[in-house]
Amino acid sequence: MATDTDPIEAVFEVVASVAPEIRAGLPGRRTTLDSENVTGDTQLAADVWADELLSDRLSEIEGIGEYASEERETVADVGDGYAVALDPLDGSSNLRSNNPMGTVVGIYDGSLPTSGQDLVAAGFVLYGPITTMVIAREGQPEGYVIEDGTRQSTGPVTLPTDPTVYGFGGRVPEWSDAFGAYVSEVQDELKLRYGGAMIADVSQVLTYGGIFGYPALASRPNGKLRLLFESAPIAYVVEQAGGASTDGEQSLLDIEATALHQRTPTFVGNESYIARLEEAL
Ligand code: AHM
Ligand code: MG
Repeated sequence: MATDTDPIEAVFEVVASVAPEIRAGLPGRRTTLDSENVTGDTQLAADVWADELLSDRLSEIEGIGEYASEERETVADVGDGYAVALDPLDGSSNLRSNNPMGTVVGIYDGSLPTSGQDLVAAGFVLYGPITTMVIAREGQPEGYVIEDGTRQSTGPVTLPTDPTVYGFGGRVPEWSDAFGAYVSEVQDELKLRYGGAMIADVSQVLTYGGIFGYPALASRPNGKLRLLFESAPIAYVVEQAGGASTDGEQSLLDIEATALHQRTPTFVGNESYIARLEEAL
């Protein structure tokens, strides 16, 4: 796409314009493929298709240098400029039960893998009963409703100061004792909301306040979520909305990535809950 707008804006424009196509293409793509992605997840036809669609459109943008996604092993060199890292269909296992899913986008000023400090913008699309989008770039994030491929602003997104919801992934016996003790306190204070798609659960936290996380598990010491495609972009959005993030010790934005597909324990939400968690762990 030849563009006279800036590349960052162009990326969000493309993601918004492709969202209705992605939604429309889902019904026929609920089948599992025989392949696994590079981090060992079963791929659906929808995962591969959404990745190809987004990669084709985003690679055409002038000022984009790298395209990387959860669904492909290596970084594609597509020109000069920013690196775009995507989870094309976050929570795609929800397609079978027809629960929400999302698309996560991080735009890095630097070559991948790199730290979240290089993020210059991040955002997500949520395919719920309606299609919404949140974009964070230099300051407070903004929310949108997507209709016919165009974005209508719904105003600034600020984390409520009176937290209401929590959701944590993994099986309880696989949690550390310290994390389990923290959750026993949290569950007396907040309502459980966990839907198996990070974007949908984070959208609840952004709307009602609280904490979302996927912790270290006995069988997965680094948790499930991938730093560059999921954790750092979502941390960027939540931190800019007035919240905080952690891997248990430090902001998710401060982790130096050494591998493209590395995973990290991931927590985002109100600062008070993140601070208590860091103390507990
Ligand atoms: P995916 O990107 O392959 O869909 O996996 C990531 C998803 C997150 O959206 C969600 O928070 C997590 O996996 C749910 O995992 P679980 O099924 O273990 O609860
Ligand atoms: Mg995914």
